[in-house]
Amino acid sequence: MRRPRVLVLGGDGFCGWPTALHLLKQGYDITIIDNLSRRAIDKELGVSSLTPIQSIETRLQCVLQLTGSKINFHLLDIANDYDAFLDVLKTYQPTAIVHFAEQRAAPYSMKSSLTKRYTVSNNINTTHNLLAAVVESQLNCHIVHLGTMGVYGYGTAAMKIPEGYLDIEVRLDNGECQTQQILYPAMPGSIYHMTKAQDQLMFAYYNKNYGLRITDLHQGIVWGTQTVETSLDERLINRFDYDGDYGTVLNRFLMQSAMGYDLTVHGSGRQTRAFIHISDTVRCIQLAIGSAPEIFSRVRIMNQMTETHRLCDLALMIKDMTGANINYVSNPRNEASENELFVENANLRKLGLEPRLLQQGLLKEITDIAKRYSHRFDPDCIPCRSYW
Ligand code: NAD
Ligand code: USQ
Repeated sequence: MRRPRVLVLGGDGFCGWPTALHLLKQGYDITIIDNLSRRAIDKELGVSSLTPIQSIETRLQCVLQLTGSKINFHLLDIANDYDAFLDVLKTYQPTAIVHFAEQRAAPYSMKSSLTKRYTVSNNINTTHNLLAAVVESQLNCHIVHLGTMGVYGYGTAAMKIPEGYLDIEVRLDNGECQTQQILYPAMPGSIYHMTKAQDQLMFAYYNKNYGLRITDLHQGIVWGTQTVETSLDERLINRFDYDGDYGTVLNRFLMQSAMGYDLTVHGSGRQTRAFIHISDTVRCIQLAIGSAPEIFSRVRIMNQMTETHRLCDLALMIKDMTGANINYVSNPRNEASENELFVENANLRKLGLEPRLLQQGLLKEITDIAKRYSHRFDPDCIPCRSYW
């Protein structure tokens, strides 16, 4: 019997690569599509992953050598090469498509008109080409998209952020009140986050009009670097971004502490954010794929995060662990200087997610990796140079 086929869009990236390896191990047949734009942006910015990531060819060869299974790969720009993409869909006939293929850094998206326009055109067209191609190919496949917690905004309301939909009470013309559910109002904080908010509308429309089966995972900030599968061989190592555009906050703090650099807390540090370890990311995607209903009466939205923290508390935790200094730098971003954040994540918990939390020795694992590759560290990459 043929194994269930999963097409991983953006499968060379930070979340996509470990997901492809994890799903392969779980018995799925895997094909990756990626245009390697993320590697090109590294060159454009003059930065590189702290970990020595190998070429996609070496990665795939290593997988074949270690597991005897082949991961197929197509070098293809989904935003701009619709026909070739449609061709892959028709030939491969995936049972599920995991969509990671977007420009994902808020600071990069805010650098200039060029990067704003690139982010909008890349992200919106990739998502829309995917939806149009699934309709045109008449595939009954399940689309799993990596969305972001950032679509909700980071308000101060003392209310748990629900999983995508909000109950509201409307007053009808006859004076009666009626309860309705709407998509949670989007409140993006960057052009990048805005494209994710637009994605939601496209998903809602294609689900309503064509019955497409879509799960949108509203993910928090991913931290960590390695998973069980990427640790098997150094040629499979995952990327580790620490630069001012692509490095996310907790990985940056851990990297900075390992290099004796002051922790760069933006503003008051009283911003609260949602986090998830990369091992839980890949597990959540497996859970989402394995639990797709036959019929989606609406887009299934799940909050993919395991814990929330104030940035200054994270910095203090790392200071206690490593003795690092904390530098409260002026905030390069236009964001609330302080917020509360309570998030519902019952859906993935019900499906079996058992979170790997910050305290479990994983912080040390990251600082160890940072130290191991310290010869690749470039302090010039640390400052954030995107202001908005
Ligand atoms: P990444 O940049 O490392 O990976 C994205 C991959 O998609 C890259 O390999 C890139 O080359 C590819 N890609 C981009 N545009 C493409 C196109 N037009 N055609 C083909 N390939 C294309 O990013 P990541 O950290 O792995 O994030 C993956 C997804 O998860 C993104 O959509 C992001 O918004 C979401 N997400 C990431 C985080 C995080 O902390 N990293 C948190 C929440 C959500
Ligand atoms: N920050 C610092 N110091 C730093 C870097 C960042 O204090 O050195 C602060 C930022 O000002 C912000 C917070 O940390 O308040 C998070 O910044 P980030 O760069 O770690 O994360 P963000 O820009 O939100 O984007 C990341 C991913 C994105 C994903 C998002 C999930 O790059 O793809 O969608 O996390 S979420 O934040 O939940 O929306």
